[in-house]
Amino acid sequence: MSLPYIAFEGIEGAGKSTVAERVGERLEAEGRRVVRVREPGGTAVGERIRAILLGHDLLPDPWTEALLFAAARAQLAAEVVGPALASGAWVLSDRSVYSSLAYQGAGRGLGIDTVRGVNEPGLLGVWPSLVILLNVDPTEGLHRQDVGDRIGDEGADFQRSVADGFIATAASEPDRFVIIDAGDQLDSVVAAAYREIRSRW
Ligand code: Z5A
Repeated sequence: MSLPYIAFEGIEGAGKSTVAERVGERLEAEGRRVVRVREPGGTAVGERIRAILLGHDLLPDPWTEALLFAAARAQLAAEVVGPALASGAWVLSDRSVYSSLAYQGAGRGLGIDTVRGVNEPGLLGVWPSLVILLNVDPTEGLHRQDVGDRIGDEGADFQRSVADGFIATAASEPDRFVIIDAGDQLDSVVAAAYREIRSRW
């Protein structure tokens, strides 16, 4: 059976952080050991890279951006996710490599397969087994947004091409992805995500 490395994905305001947290609480209540991570970040190196990537003071070129996301992710895989899975923990990740495929591959136009190819070597096989794609209309997602960041502030057209990137990737990997309507009530979204996870493990 594959290891329980579960990524919550979607555009801004889809509810990833909230749903991941609530699903984690349910799993912990059942006695499972859960490690929560976020991307970019989750390590000292990754949090510094996050500040470069998301602040408004620097403007990385699209390829610099893609490589910095990949670098933060490689550190997270080596330092946290790989060891956590090896120890028997469940890993719930707020974003993952699939955000890079959608944002840098589709949104920035670098190419989904090209961005995948850049990320693969640094991850050494540490790859989400299940991706819960929270699908929400970009206008609704932007409306829900609490705090903006440099990439999130690109606007609705950019978010739409990112959303299309997520859907295209999900279609090409149907066994890895489940798509949940994140326009539903929060409780229903959490219940649906939890059900999908428990149906696999
Ligand atoms: N990025 C990238 O370009 N490439 C990469 O490889 C990676 C990331 C990994 C940082 O991500 C930025 O980096 C992000 C993508 C880019 N920029 N953009 N876009 P982040 O994860 O730190 O930031 P975010 O996605 O913008 O987070 P967010 O706005 O917090 O979104 P969220 O986690 O999906 O939503 P939330 O915080 O759980 O919920 C937002 C609000 O909506 C909150 O008040 C909730 O209570 C509410 N909510 C949630 N679900 C519902 C439902 N179902 N109904 C009503 N209200 C709801």
